[in-house]
Amino acid sequence: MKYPNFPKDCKSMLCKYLTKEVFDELKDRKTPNGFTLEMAINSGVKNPDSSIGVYAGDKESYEVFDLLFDPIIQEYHGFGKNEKHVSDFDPNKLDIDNPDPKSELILSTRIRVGRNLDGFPLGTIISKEQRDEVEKIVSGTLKSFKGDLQGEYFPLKGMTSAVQEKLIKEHFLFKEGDRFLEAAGLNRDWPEGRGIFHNKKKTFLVWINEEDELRIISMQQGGDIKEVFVRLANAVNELEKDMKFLKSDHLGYITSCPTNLGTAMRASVHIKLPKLSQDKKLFKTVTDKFHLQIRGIHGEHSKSEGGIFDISNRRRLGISEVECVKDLYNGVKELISIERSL
Ligand code: ADP
Ligand code: DAR
Repeated sequence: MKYPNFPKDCKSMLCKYLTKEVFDELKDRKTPNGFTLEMAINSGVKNPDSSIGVYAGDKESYEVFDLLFDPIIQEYHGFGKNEKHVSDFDPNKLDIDNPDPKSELILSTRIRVGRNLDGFPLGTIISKEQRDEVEKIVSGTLKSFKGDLQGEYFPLKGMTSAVQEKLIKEHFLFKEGDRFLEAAGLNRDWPEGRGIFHNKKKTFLVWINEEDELRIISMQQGGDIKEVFVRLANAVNELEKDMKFLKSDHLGYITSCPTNLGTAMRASVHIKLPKLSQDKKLFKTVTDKFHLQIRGIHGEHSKSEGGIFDISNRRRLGISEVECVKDLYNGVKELISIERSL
């Protein structure tokens, strides 16, 4: 493998931290599952416009390729190589009200966590047989859920494109053909082994074998962030009765992308900010101050429409689940107050 020829304007963390020295040190290393540096960086090499550009193949990747992952984790999360992640998913610790009780600005709230099964490699190098086994284990447990979490599993294979497009348009289902995931090997054998579980009201959903083996999602209209969090905490607890998730003392829950490590939580609102968003500098100053990320209304790599933005916590590692949601809550309160003052 030759040192990649990055374009001059490449701004990804891969370009920044894969120096020739790091490359020479790591290029012949392999994890016990056979994951190589070439596999880890292929997405960022094929997509030089990546923000990060690197994915892991298993828990061991974060140790074997530490010379590359550690500075990326430090820069993205502000989390050092000797720190220990501590989770706290207890809803009783979340003392927040609804920041927009009349739903004047907040259209909807969604909180998701990524999880991968202990005993399996990550989606980047999982075999078709292993991925099908993950689908069987997870969908089997979900089908036994009762009450508010009771629902049905819909494999992607055999789903009509009309149903698929409707679910994506209504923000319930993952998009297809993401070029970053493609180059990371996460779309292999598509659509085999992929699918979505959801309850009747589509307030509890689980994506199986997209970027992570599970994306556990709680979502609803309006801004009752606490209610969304309680449902998610209950669902994760129920799932953990039947399966063990990949995690480490240092990095918390292990995910394919280093940006999702730790809590693997993204808590977001779809919020109307037509006035504030006109002042791009102020908008960015406020979201940076509260460690928030701005996405378009169809998620990552999408555009905002009609002055509606997907605002979510940026930090996921080195802070607890309760603190992730507090980041969102505190930031949204400030955004609403400024929007109303303009
Ligand atoms: P992820 O959140 O899983 O990292 P994306 O950013 O691609 O992935 O978002 C996945 C889907 O969830 C997209 O359709 C997006 O519009 C939808 N979504 C995210 N936040 C919200 C929200 N607060 N309300 C409704 N839909 C949302
Ligand atoms: N698109 C890749 C990953 C960035 C973080 N988003 C994830 N993991 N969905 C990039 O490097 O830009």
